[in-house]
Amino acid sequence: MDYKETIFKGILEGDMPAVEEATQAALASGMEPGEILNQAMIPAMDEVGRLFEENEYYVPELLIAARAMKAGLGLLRPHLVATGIEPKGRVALGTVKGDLHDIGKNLVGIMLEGAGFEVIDLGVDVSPEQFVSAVADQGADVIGLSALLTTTMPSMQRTIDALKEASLRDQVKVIIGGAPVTQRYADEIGADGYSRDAAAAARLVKQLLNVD
Ligand code: B1M
Repeated sequence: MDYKETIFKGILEGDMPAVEEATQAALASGMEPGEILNQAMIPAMDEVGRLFEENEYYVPELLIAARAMKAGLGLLRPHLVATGIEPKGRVALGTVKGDLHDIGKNLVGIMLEGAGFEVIDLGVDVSPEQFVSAVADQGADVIGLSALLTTTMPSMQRTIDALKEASLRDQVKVIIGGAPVTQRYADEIGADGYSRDAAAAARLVKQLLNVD
């Protein structure tokens, strides 16, 4: 049985039980979790996006595909995350105000936990004030902002402005990411870093906090 093909097809069809079953079987066969993620799950979501752009899929199809992807990701999670390590730093992660996409953000959280950071997941639709309070009240060393919509990217700028207004900008590193976000945009709004994927986000945080 081609597990990757089954997972790819299962996400496309929003078939959650098929995705769970094939993910479990793939892991049991010794397949690397990174291979399942990068060669089946992420390409499937890209294909879902393409079908949506071409008006072959609509929002309900996006939702059930995302639900199937999340179920598979949940099974990969324990394999991607190392446990029992002293946290190297505290990262508060959220999808910005107005934006409900959380699969990429969750993946960034998994990679950061796997790299030994404590992750405070603020969820989706997170306001600049909530990010500010994660620094002021929860002592985040880094905040990570995710945006999947061009229309919600300006909330990244507003969050940086809110940190400045609260006189907290110097105490925290700000990283940003998400499909429409670029290094150029990060430079423009004065973020400390940008990364194009979850693994790179973990490397970036290590670099910014100067830890191995
Ligand atoms: Co939406 N959606 N969606 N959607 N959706 C996109 C993003 C879109 C590109 C589809 C398209 O038109 N091709 C388009 C945005 C267009 C634009 O603005 N440029 C779009 C749209 C238009 C919409 C709605 C407006 C549709 C509507 O209602 N008419 C609506 C908006 C709702 C809202 O947020 N207010 C909407 C809704 C939804 C669903 C709720 C149905 C669902 C989300 C479910 C969920 O997340 N729980 C959904 C989905 C599933 C998608 C697509 C198909 C897949 C997104 C995804 O999960 N990708 C997406 C098309 C696409 O991206 N191909 C699309 C997989 C994920 C692993 O990748 O999130 O890019 P990604 O994360 C990557 C990197 O970007 C990076 O690392 C991750 C992987 O390593 N990364 C970071 C992400 N965050 C990071 C943060 C970092 C660092 C790296 O540091 C902090």
